[in-house]
Amino acid sequence: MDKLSALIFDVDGTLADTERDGHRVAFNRAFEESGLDWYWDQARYGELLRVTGGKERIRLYLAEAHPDLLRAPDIEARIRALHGAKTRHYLALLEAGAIPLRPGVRRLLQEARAAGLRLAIATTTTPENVTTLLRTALGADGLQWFEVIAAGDIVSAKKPAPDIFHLALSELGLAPAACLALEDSANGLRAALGAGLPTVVTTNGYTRDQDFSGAVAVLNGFGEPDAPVTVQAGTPPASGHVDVASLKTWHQEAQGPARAP
Ligand code: XBP
Ligand code: MG
Repeated sequence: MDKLSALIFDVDGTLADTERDGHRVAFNRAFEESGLDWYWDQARYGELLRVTGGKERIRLYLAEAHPDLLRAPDIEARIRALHGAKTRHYLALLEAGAIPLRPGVRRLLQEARAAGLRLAIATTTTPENVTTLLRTALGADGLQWFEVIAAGDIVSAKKPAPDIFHLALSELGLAPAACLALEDSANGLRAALGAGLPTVVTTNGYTRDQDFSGAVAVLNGFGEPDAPVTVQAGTPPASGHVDVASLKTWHQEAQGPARAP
């Protein structure tokens, strides 16, 4: 039975509810700034979220709405430029404090550190989005809380491919059985399970109806002592909210019954 040594967190939708009022708004501001009449409303963006990665999402949109543009010889450069503008707008939203951490995230991170658990990040988003979120939400030393930040284009295959979790495990020097992944989406769950990681899912507005088969627990968030979580699957946390004790319980459950010596 492996002891729980590290937590590997997804970012978008898990640490903060970044998609509807963050990334989506940044994409639309970049389109407008570029003189494009493209607009992703909440519903359309929810459909486009089936693809991870902002550049990949723009490409999916073009395939659906402007397939002719995909044949332009400079389309990859135009997508990269558009995504760069989007990232600039997203970072401005973060710096303005427009995207707070989800309830319970700061508390759980502090509890995990106090319990000696190592922290890592495995995300599809752009690395600068991660460092800016951590700095603006946790303060100047927020970045130091995480031993590993595996993000964005550092791997060629993004979620649901397991590559970003493999990278995080390799940099931690840990086996999957010594860790627990925290995710928010079916793509993220598939990526974590693909890397052999037991996974706890905290859903949000865009992901609550997705298929989370294989997760060790599915909840509507991390909760707080005065704001208990709703459990969709798995053993409810004894305290009513996600804490180190409940993470350790789920981690043990994921390993199955203790094997006879
Ligand atoms: C979510 C994603 C990212 C963001 C947009 O990442 O798929 O692509 O939607 O960020 P995760 P970029 O849930 O793995 O944190 O535009 O920088 O890709
Ligand atoms: Mg996510």
